[in-house]
Amino acid sequence: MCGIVGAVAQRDITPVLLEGLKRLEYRGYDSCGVAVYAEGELRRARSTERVAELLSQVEKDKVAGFTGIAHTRWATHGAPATHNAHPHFSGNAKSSPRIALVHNGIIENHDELREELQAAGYVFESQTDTEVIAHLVDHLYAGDLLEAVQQATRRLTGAYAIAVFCRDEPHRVVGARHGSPLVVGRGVNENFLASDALALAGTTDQITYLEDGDVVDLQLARVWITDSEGRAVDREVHTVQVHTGAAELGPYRHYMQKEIFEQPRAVADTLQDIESITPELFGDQAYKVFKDIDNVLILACGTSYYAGLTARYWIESIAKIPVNVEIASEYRYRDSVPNPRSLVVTISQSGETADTLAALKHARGLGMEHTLTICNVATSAMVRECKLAYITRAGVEIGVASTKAFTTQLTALFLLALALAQTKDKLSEEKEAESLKALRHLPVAIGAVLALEPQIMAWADRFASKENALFLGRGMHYPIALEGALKLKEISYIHAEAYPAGELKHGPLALVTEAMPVVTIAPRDELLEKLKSNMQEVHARGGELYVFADADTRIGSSEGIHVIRMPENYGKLSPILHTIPLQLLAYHTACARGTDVDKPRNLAKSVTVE
Ligand code: HGA
Repeated sequence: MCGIVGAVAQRDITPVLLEGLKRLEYRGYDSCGVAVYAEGELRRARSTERVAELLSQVEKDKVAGFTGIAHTRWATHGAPATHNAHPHFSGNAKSSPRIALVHNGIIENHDELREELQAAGYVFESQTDTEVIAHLVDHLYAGDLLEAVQQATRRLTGAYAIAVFCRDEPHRVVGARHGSPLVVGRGVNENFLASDALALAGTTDQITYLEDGDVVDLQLARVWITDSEGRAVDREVHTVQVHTGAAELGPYRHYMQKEIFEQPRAVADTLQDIESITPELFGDQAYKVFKDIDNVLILACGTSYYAGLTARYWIESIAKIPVNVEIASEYRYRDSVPNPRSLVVTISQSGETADTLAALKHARGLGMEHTLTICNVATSAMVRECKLAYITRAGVEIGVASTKAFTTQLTALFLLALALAQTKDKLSEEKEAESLKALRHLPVAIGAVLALEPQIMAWADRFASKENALFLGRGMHYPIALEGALKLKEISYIHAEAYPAGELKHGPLALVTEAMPVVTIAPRDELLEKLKSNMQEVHARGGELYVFADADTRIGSSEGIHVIRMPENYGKLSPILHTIPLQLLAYHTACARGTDVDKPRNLAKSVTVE
């Protein structure tokens, strides 16, 4: 999603700004831009192409200067077009522009502000909500940018991280945040702003995380932060080693394929040679917290939500603790009955997912203080906001469609089920040893499933001509069917729906014809015979079944039933193994359809807007 980089320095800062944008590129965006101060004026370049294209434009137009801001935009208000790309300018129409501004987030009262500013004579060049902030700052500007931004932010409703600079105060960039992340990076006689410390890797590792309501005044040798009340505040400076992980593709065609194949390593790293199950894996205070809770509330979005749904089966069956799983964007706005003895678990790859962060704050506002996050970024807002954390070690995930982040989340959630069970005296030593053995073998087991790729590619060729697909699963494999359908939708644009197989006859069976492929997850578990009956219901109506069956299920291929055998039955951890072929099926189907696998249309990587 949107990314911000800003700088005040005494050298040409454009390369640092564009390098920062490159580092944020993988999050997905549809346009980008940069503005700098040079020779008494503001200069800007914007593009609806990639950052590399912006770079050539910058070189051609000689956009260079020692103060500047840059942005990657994922459009929310106004089409992804050059005139809507940030930075936005403002100023008196008769003179050269005075204010340049970039923004992440959504301004909810933009219509009302637009009318007011139009009445004051401002002419709008874009359809964005962002442009109102630029004009508002200009309107309020009376010689002090910090003051103008402080006043402007008081008028804004919604979420924002902004970076602004002014032609008349060229050694100053002012930033502000409310609901969207923004960090300050400190250098020697130069300072930086970014929406993520990752953007500043290689430039500075001295990072300050701004808090909601903060406004920061960045000058060459000074960083001055005020809080939402306008009081000067000290915010800690952290030394942050951001893993920039050489994003080499190696022998793979796409990052998604590379990341699918990295899963044995990612899961092994996430397990970090764990010797025994202890609550402390989740933080120093975990034992006390786990002792005190009597239920679990999981809050997440998208793929992470499906990880949460799978975890419900594990936690309820292993630890015998009731679990509720909620879509974060719904939970934050509904009237719910809070229980102060809930363990609130948020799941997010980036740790910056706007809806999940807001849901977490909402839960805390309702008096639920026992919070835990499962997250892939140790420096993220989610980790800072939660009492407890488990950091998955998936490494940087570039493909927009999540793969290794999901399976490492599942690994961490299985550990959570075990740790909760242990705290509640529900985990025998024998069960603990057995579970640890299965976890340690998991990377090898995933490797064996990855070897099925050639067979899955043959199926993908047949899927490529379809426009619809159904995915069936039962029990703890139902969320995996949901994830499989989501993966196919995201990257191949084939419409896919997932159902618990027993639900078929209550409606979706009406969709089944010879044209409808039905992907079925068939582990050898206590629901297998029921599932086989559901498969017969599809077969009898001419539907074509594509079954991922455990080796010992006795499901064989026949007319209309295609079977790929999974190498081994993996008991409670089976959902992790059954995820892999569904990822490969979506990936190869998308390749066969020629879509942009790593950057699917309309989607972004870390969803930092509501
Ligand atoms: N609302 C702004 C910024 C969108 C954004 O933050 N996306 O991640 C716009 O549409 O330009």
